[in-house]
Amino acid sequence: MRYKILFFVLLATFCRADDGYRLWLKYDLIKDPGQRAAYARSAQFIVLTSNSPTLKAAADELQTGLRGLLGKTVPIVASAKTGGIVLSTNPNQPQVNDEGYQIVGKQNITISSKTDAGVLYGAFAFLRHLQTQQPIANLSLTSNPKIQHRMLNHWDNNDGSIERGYAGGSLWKWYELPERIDPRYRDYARANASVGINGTVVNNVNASSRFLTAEYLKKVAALADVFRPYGIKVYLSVYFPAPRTIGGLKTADPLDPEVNKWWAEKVNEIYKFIPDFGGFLVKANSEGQPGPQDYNRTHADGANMLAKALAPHKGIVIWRAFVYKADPNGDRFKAAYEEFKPLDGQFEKNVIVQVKNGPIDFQPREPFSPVFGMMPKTPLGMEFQLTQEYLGFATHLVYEAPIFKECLDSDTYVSGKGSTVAKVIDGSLHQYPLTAIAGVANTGSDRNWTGHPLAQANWYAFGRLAWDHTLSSEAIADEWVKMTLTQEPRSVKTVTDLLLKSREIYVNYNTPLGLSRPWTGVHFAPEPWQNRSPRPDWTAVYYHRADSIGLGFDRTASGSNALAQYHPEVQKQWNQLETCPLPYVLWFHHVPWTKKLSSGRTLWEELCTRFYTGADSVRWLQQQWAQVKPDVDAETFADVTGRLATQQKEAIWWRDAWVLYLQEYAKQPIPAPYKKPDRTLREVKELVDVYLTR
Ligand code: BDP
Repeated sequence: MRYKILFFVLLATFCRADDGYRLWLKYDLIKDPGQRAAYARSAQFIVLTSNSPTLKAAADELQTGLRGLLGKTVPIVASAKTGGIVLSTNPNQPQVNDEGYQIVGKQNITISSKTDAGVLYGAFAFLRHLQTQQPIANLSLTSNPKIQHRMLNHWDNNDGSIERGYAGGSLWKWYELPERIDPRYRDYARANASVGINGTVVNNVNASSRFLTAEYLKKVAALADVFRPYGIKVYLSVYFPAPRTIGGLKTADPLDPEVNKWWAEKVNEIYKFIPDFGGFLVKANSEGQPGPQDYNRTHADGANMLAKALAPHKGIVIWRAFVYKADPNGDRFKAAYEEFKPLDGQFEKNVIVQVKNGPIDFQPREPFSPVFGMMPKTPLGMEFQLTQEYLGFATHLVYEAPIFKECLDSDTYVSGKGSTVAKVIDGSLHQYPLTAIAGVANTGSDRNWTGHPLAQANWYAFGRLAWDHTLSSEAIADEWVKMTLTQEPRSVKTVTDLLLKSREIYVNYNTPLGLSRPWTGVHFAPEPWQNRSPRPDWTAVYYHRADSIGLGFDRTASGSNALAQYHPEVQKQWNQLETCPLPYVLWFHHVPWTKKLSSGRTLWEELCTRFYTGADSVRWLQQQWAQVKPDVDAETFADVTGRLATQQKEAIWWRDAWVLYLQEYAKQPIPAPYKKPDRTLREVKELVDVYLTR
């Protein structure tokens, strides 16, 4: 009978499908008993000598992790001899910055840092080490975050929806808070802390002033209480005219003394609720949002007003540079630089200007924003997007680390060769006193957090790169796969490879050669023909400029001259059509259809080649994924298989839409060996209409 019960328990354990909830913190039993025993010898107990909530969180995590990995409960003790893990905060710890950690293995494994948060990061790093089954004999690891503020930006609304969210509704149950604390909040904090994320903006940049009312501040404070032990500070997006909308004032003019007073009092109130509140994120005078320019003031005036209110509490202002006007003759590409560069040096010390990675808007591929490097006297933060607004939502597979790396590794040349964007934002180039990096979150209420199971890798990769931008996309993918999906070497290699190639495949069938598609709408369906909108820069034709001569946006001196915003060395790389790298060619040039490119093919041939190989490569993704079936959880396998099938169908849809539309201008046949699409342009348009009205 006992055996029977045991059998069923084991069966239930092993047959339980993995719903993805545990993310990369799975801590599944290490299969090799020898390896388990070796780890267990060094992890006989966990020494915790303080009652700090953060160190307690670290000890608890170690205990949870070791229980799973080693299959035994490792006790938490107050002191011990040898053979255990010691957690130690030492303000004089050498070789580390405030949140950095050291892990040294001698008779004990000591995880130490200047701060409790650093020890927590060390504990997660140690667990990662075991999860990826690395040796721990003579362990000696030192790691320091290169950027101070490593944050998620949630575009979550108070009605539970998420702007550009594709993984269900908001994680935050505003209607239950502050009384009921969903256990998920803690798991969210654990996941973030495990990769070193230390800040979260909980509400949408298109902000509602409700978040500043006492009713909501209590709710936000309840979240902050859960996140605090995990080293995570809470921030709020603010609605600039809040002094009018909830303060009863007649104006929100940042130079008005009453307005200043209102903000100062509001900030004092916030700190009563949340003593370690991080600060404000602001979208102002952007896409219809109000801002200081409504009162003929500058972005600096607006940011500084808030900064002064926050300064006594050590809070910061993160002011977004995502601005562009509806100018029929302008080039949206140039907007952020034109508005912000003249303000360099005019911001208060606790202001960071947050710049999107590219000049337009989170496109599948963009050159780096020309603002980077050009504001040496103003700390610039990075804004990446994890949620796949332009990357096929939660059905297309796009591993984003290569997008982040491409931008971070770009050379601005502003202080000579090697002045990378990474060095701008980590502060090393211009000695910024404040540094920040943000990812627009891809999390939601879906059980697996991110909708697409493999999109968890994007959250993970963002955190790892925010901590250390020198890590490679490949190393991060390898780590994530081993912790999340499988440890079988062949399958690890297969999935890592598939992740690494996924972005380029997407670009090829979606926006090759420097096409972009940031026009208004859902940002999913292909609509290159879209030419009607209240603003010219919300149409497709504004961006691709297809005509009888060719395709692409001339941003050289003969066109908008946006290129002039870059350092001359960068201009040199991009301003000649002949030498401009193909991935950027249509970003900067209007290229004749018959022009021979560096590939030896004409523009039209090259476009077709990319669209067709891109769409075909989704089949390759499917084939690769099929091979890992024996080594990954059945539920995850089926989920990804289904999404890849949708992606395959949609990749062809994208290809057909672009190719058939552009063909009207290029007036050439589809080159061999590619087959003409099975449908007509009209049929594709009908499909898009159905999609958009469903
Ligand atoms: C665009 C999104 C829009 C955001 C905006 C922003 O389409 O929903 O509000 O960016 O970043 O990409 O403010």
